[in-house]
Amino acid sequence: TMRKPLVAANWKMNGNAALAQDMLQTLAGHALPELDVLICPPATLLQPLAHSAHCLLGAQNLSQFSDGAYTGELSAALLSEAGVRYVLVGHSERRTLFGESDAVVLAKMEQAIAHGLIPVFCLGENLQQRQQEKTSEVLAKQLAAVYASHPEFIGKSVVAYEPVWAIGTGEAASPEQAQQAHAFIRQQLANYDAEAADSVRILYGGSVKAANAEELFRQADIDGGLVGGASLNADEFLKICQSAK
Ligand code: G2H
Repeated sequence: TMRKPLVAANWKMNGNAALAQDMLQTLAGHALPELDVLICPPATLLQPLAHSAHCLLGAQNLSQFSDGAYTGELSAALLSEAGVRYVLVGHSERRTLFGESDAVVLAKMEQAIAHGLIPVFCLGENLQQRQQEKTSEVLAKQLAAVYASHPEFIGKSVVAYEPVWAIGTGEAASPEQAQQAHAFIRQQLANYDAEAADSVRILYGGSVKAANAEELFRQADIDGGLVGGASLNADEFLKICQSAK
């Protein structure tokens, strides 16, 4: 299957209007016709990045509720109206720092898809789980929490494998470790829907940078990256995009 590579920037709570401008200018100066480029800025920077011909727009979070008295929350409908097409769901920082359970993650997936947003479903094991050789078990459980009840979501999602021990540490998974996890994820998804599993894009996230992107992206089941720290510099992010197969 030909899966079009996707390289996504997750700025987290970083960046500013100047970075948004810089990123737009840098991307405008370099045609990248063979991949999708996605920028997920903080919500206050969605507006200046909306409707660009050079990148897709994603939010970093959305509410698990559809509308109502939920002070401070942003619904899928509001995001969609603002030009957002993708949304990160289940990032490990949301799971660990903000207590998002599998049930909340599922509700957010449902909200996103009901409103036509493409969720980037993030999953990954932490260091202790890897050391105890529980990686497969953890990944299977995180996948099952969403896709067992909604196999039809596979074809409407992007998946991002982000080993927690590699996030923001500068220490990425090796290409072999990442490929092994990606192949396992695709295999698990195939139990729910073989055809959708073959076409779903699975991104690697966790200390991706220009220096390691190419060999990660070369792996058979790695269809691009979710880039945090290294996406805060437009030139570095461009180099990472240019490394996508
Ligand atoms: C993982 C990744 C982007 P970083 O969280 O989501 O961040 O590239 O800084 O490890």
